[in-house]
Amino acid sequence: MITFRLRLLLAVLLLTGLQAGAQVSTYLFVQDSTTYSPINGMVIGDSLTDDQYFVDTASPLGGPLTSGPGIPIGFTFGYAAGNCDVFGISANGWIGVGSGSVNLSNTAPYFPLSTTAGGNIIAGFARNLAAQDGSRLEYATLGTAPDRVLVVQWTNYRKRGNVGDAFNFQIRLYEGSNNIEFVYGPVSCNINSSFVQVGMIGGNSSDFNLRASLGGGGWTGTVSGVLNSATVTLNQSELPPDGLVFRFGAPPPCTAPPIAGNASASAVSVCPNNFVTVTLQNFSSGPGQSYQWESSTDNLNWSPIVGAISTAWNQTLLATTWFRCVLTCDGQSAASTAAMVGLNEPTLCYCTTNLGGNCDPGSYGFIDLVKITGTPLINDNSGCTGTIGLYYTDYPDTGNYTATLLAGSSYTLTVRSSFNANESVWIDWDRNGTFDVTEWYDLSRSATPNVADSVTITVPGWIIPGRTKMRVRNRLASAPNSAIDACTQMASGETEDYTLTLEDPTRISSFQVGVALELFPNPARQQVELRLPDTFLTGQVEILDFSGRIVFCSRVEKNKEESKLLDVRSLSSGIYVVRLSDQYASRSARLVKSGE
Ligand SMILES: [Ca+2]
Ligand SMILES: [Ca+2]
Ligand SMILES: [Ca+2]
Repeated sequence: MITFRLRLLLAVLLLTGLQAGAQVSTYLFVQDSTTYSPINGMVIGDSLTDDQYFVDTASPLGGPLTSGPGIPIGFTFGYAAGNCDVFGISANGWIGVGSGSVNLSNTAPYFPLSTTAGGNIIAGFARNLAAQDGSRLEYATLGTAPDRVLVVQWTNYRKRGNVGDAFNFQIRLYEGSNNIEFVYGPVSCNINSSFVQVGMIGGNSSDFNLRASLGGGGWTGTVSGVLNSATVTLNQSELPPDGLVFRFGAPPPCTAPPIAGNASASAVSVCPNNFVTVTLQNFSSGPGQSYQWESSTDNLNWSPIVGAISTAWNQTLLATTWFRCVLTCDGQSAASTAAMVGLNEPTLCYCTTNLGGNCDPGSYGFIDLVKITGTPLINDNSGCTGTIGLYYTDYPDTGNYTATLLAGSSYTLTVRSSFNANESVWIDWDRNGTFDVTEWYDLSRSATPNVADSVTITVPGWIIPGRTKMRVRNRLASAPNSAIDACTQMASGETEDYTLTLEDPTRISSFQVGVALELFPNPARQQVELRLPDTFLTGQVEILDFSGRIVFCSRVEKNKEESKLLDVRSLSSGIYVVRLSDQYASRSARLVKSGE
């Protein structure tokens, strides 16, 4: 299955020609010197050439059109645009490359790297240039495969409108290495100081690599430009020396098979409403390499994540999930080691700070009764239990503070306030760790003090069994609650949270959720044996600490083992919950980890 998918991926990559495509910002700059060797190439333009574009061999004098079929490079040249086979020339000292056609449209034709449009531009000496008597603009593809080079050469050009300039330079594109060189011949300049752009942009104006003048540093002391508007100063004291080479080296392509490294997660576990970020580490890279994140809920069966094709990814979770990244280079793939991210109990995930309120006797008032008829939950005459400045109480999941509710059943929920209050209740039916607007009950907008208000609640039939929370809030009637106020900081009243257990009676009857797990020994020091129940087939075992956070998770298959040995040496002493889940039910047992 995986092999088929990777073959498919490879086929797609080949069809879409993504073999090249490195960001030009990753190109390495090297300064060198050589003996300037003018070429005799295909001459285009004439002594009147000024702002012309050359995008079609059928128009050797060029013109204003910025796009066309282009001029053949003569070999495949890998660039940010991918595998390029044609180029076009702007008489103003720059070229553009493309595949099948070229488009030199540009919002800044004289300083083309500053463009806010277009891309794939290579500028050797860009400004408003013009030809003069004795000027030549020509190109040639030299050498033999696989070591050919395209040379585009300007001879005796000048700043437009100036007399006394003689600019000689070449832009060279190399087959195989995909390197780019700017080679400068004899350059002389009249008294007018100016600026040129030297460098390149990739697929868009944010991917650039260009040179910048330091004050007075001249052409042999340029630095990498921080902005795509950077320029190199050109005047009589700052000229490129004859034979100066600026080389921009494309990074070497990826190597097959790639080294996939490891996936690293930003958290061991997250709440249902929080994003987790997974990042690839310790991996080999290079142009031509592709990335595909995959996820799994059992660390065994993997599915690609749509759109997760860079070296990092983030998302929310519906269950404990493993993440890995499959790297592909030249048809060979490798998967990183996986990172597991647990899903926290939703009961750990609610907003519990900055809720405000004020229920001090003598000031506003409090929630004095919460009851769900037909269940043990009745919290009567509770008064104001919150401390001053923190009018929030999270009641324990025991005795009369909790209830088990059945999917599809209806219950009467009753709340009584000690003052003229708004009364709101939220129940996190979908157990996503958030009191959503659809989970709001509006009990009263103006409760009579010490008179109870009731509402009928119906447990949705689709609930996923497990623990969840109910939030009860009141505040002054003059400050109304609405569905969005589950976490609002209030100036009056009280907030009370209760843990509820949601159960699906159709599942309970057939799968015996009540059956406890058997753990031996318990307390345990080094390892504990978990007996797998008869009704269990395939699922996962988790160990949760006292706060409910998952500290261990592993896949379990009944057909491979009758019992599961859990290594608990790394756990600190204390009380834990071991939870065994499959697609139908979750069973748990208390585990005591004893000290050495
Ligand atoms: Ca011009
Ligand atoms: Ca109360
Ligand atoms: Ca919810």
